Amino acid sequence: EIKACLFDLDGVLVDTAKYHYIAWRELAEQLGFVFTEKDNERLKGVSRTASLNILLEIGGLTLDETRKAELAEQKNNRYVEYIAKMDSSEILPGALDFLKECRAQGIKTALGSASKNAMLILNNTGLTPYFDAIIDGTHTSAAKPDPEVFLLGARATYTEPGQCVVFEDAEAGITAAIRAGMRSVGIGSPETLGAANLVVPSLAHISVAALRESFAG
Ligand code: B16
Ligand code: MG
Repeated sequence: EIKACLFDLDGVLVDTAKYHYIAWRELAEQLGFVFTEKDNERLKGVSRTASLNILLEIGGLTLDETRKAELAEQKNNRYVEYIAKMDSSEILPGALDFLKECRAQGIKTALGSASKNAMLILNNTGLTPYFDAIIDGTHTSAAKPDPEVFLLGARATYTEPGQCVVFEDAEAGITAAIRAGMRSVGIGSPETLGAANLVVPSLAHISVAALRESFAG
């Protein structure tokens, strides 16, 4: 039985990856190298600090921790300028209807995001009221593929991992769901998300009824 749906934020409910990309690309430019959209794929679902380490590796740079902290802050300030302007038009297709359907059918909803900016994004897009629990990068100590973020989501919704379904666009997120003992729906392509129980292009391609049917038994 499905009692809770746990949602990743970036790539599942909103497309904030484009703003992360612009902000990281600007930083790379300033540091003197090119950061491509393909490079950016490696940062999806990854924490801010880990993202910076990947970026520096791409640029072939080694910097001390103080400098890295400065650069991470600089990137974040730029990113926040973009997300501060977001509104409900940036909610991805099907996301709002799916959240509403969950609530109408008595299924608990929780956010399970690596972002420390999740509250700003949820508030600006008007999504906050659709969640029973919000677990983000400010609550976790270990990043995906560690299952912590989703286990906290199960606890906050008073459900067992076996009763939860995770919606994720990143491979690390699907791995985290599996490690948490939860079922998962990959949002994106089966090429990268093949480990999920089910893969759909977006939340517009799945309903709660269809989910119950494929996860019956
Ligand atoms: P912040 P998710 C992740 O969000 C993004 O996919 C990833 O690119 C980003 O580095 C991470 O959040 C941290 O975000 O810098 O705002 O704390 O997919 O887990 O919702
Ligand atoms: Mg994501």
